[in-house]
Amino acid sequence: MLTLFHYDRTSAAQRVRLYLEEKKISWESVIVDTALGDIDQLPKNFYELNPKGLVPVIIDDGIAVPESLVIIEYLEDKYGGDPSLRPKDPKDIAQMRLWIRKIDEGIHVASRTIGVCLVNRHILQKKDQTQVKKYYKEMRDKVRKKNDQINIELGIESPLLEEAIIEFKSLLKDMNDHLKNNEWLSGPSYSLSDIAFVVYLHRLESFMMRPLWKDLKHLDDWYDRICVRPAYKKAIYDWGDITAAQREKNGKEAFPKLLKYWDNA
Ligand SMILES: N[C@@H](CCC(=O)N[C@@H](CS)C(=O)NCC(=O)O)C(=O)O
Repeated sequence: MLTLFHYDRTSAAQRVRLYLEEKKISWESVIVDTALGDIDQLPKNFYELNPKGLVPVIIDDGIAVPESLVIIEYLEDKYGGDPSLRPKDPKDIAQMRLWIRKIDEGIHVASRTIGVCLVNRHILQKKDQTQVKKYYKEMRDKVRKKNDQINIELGIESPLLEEAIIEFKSLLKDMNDHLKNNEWLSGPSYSLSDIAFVVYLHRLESFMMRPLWKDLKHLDDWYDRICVRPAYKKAIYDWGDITAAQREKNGKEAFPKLLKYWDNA
C-alpha cells in the first residue's frame, strides 16, 4: 500500500491528501512532524527519501517520491484514470503549469513566512532552546533558515511578512480575474491546479485572514465550491490542526497590521 509521510496541518501534504481522497486511493499514514522544532521526529533514513528532510514524501511500490507538486503529477500519471485531474487540452495543461510554477516561485515561501511570524515563532520561543538550535542546525535549506531567523526575531514587524502579503494579494487577484470567466483554474473541470492552490486559502483562513479577500468574489466562490467536496473534508478538516486555536488568536491580533500591508500593496 502507498505510504504518505505527513502531519495534520502541512499545506504541502494537505495537497497530496486531497489528491488521494479525490481518487479514493488507499494509503497508510506515517506522521513526521518536525515543524515545531523537533528534528528528532525524522525517521533515521528520511534524508534518503527526501534530501530536504521535509514532508510530504510518498513511498509507492518501493519508490520514494518527495515534493508535493511532483507527487500529485506522479499519482495522476500512475493512478489517474477517469475522470482525469489533469486537463486534456494542451493549452489548459500549459496554463496549469503556469499556475503551479507560482508556488515554487514564491507562494510557498510566503506561506511559511506568515506561519512563522504568526505562530511558529511563539511556539519555538517557548521550547527548549537546545532542541530548537539542533533543528536549525540540521535544516538543509539555508534560505528557509535565514528567513525563519528574521521572522522569529521580528514577528509581524518582519519586512518579509509585508512582502508575503503583497505576494498573496497579487496571486489572489490574478486568480480572481481568471475565475471571473472560468469555473476552475485550468480548463473546464476541477484539476490539479485547483488542488495545488486551495490549501493556501485554507492556510490564510486558519489565520482568520479571509476578510482580506472579501472583494474577490469569484475567488471566494471557487474556494467555497472546493470546501464542500467530500474529499476536502476528509483531507483537510478531518485531519485537523494542533495549532488551530493559536492561529486563530494570533491571526485576529495581527489582522489590523496585515490589512494595512494588504491595502498598501
Ligand atoms: N516544496 C515542498 C515543500 C515542503 C514543505 O515545505 N514541507 C513542510 C510542511 S508544508 C515541512 O516539511 N515542514 C517541516 C518543518 O518545517 O520542519 C513540497 O511542495 O513538498
